[in-house]
Amino acid sequence: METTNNNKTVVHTFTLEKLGCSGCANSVERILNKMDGVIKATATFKPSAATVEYNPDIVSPTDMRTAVQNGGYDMIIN
Ligand SMILES: [Cu+2]
Repeated sequence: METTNNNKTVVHTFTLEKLGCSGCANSVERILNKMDGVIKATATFKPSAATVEYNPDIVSPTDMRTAVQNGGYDMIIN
């Protein structure tokens, strides 16, 4: 098990793509919230966006994008 004493977190809002309804937003939220390093993620359909609080020492936006893409959606890193 990896431990860290670093409490540094970042909050960023990412644009989401390929969402068809609010259920898709819930799916993206679940995908992100189960990732190591993600403290809290909330996603909405309109606008299609995810606000994520995360520890950048553990997880990167690229990791999140890959996970979201594996779920059939897409996330823009901006
Ligand atoms: Cu949907």
